[in-house]
Amino acid sequence: MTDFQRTLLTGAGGALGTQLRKSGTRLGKVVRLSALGPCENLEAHEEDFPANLADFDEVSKAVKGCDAIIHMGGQSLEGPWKTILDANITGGYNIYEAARQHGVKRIVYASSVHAIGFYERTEMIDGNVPTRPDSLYGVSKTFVENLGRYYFDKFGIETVCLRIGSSFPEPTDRRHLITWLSYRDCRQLVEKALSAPRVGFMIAYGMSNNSEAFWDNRTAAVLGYKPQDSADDFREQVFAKTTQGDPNDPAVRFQGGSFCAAGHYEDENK
Ligand code: 15L
Repeated sequence: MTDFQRTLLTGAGGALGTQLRKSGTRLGKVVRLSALGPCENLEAHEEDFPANLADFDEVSKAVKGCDAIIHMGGQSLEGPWKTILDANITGGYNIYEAARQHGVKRIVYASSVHAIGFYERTEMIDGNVPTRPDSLYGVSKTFVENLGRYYFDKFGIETVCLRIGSSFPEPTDRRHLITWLSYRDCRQLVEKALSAPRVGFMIAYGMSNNSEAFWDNRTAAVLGYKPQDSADDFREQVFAKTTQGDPNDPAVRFQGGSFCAAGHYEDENK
C-alpha cells in the first residue's frame, strides 16, 4: 500500500493507463487522471485533469497538489520527430520540472525496451548498461531516464524507470515470449515501484516470469516484484502461428525487434 496522498497518472486514457486504473487506491489515496482529453467512468478516489504534456502551464496545474507521479503519457511508438519532441522530450521535462516546483517525492516512469533496443538478443543486460536506443522514440525514453537521474542527484526526487517490454493481453510473436509483461504483472510492478520504502534512482525491466530472458531483472526483485504470469504458457500457440525468421534480420537479431529493422520514420512516411 502506498502512502502517497495524491498520485498523478499521465496517459490515463491509454492501454496501460486504463489497466493501471484497476489498481485503485494502491496508487494513491486520490488518483488524478490525466490525458489529452477527459477520462470517463471515474471512481470515488479518482479525479480528472486533462493536460497537454507539451504545455508547461497545463502540466504544472496537473502536478500541483500531487506527491507522486506515474508518467505513462506521451507517444508510445516511433513517429514524427515533432510528435516525439513535444510529447516525450518536452513533455518529460515539463513533468520533472513541475514535480520539482511542486514538491513531488517520487516518479514512476514508463520507459521502454527501445531505450536499449540495439543490444543483441544473445546479450544478458541489466539496468546499468549504457543505453542503445533503436529509434527516436527510444532516444526520447533515454532522455527522460536521464532527467530522472539528474532530478534525483540534484533535487532528491526519486524515480523508478520501468523499461517495459511488450505489455499486451497476451504474447503474439516469438520475441514476446521473452519481452511479454502481462497487464496483471504491469500493475504489480507499478504498485511496487510506488510503495517500496526507498528507491533513489532505479531502472528495472517490465517483464513477466518468462523463462527465456535477455534481462537480468534483479532491481525489480529489490522492489519486491514477484511476477505472477509467464509467456511460457503461450509458447505452443505462438510457435504454431509464427516462424523463426532469419537470425541476421535486425528484427530478429536485436532486442528491440522491428524497431531495429525499420528505417528513419520521416523518410518512410513522407
Ligand atoms: C513499446 O515501447 C511500445 O509502446 C509497444 O507498443 C510495443 O511496441 C513494445 O514497445 C515492444 O517493442 O514490444
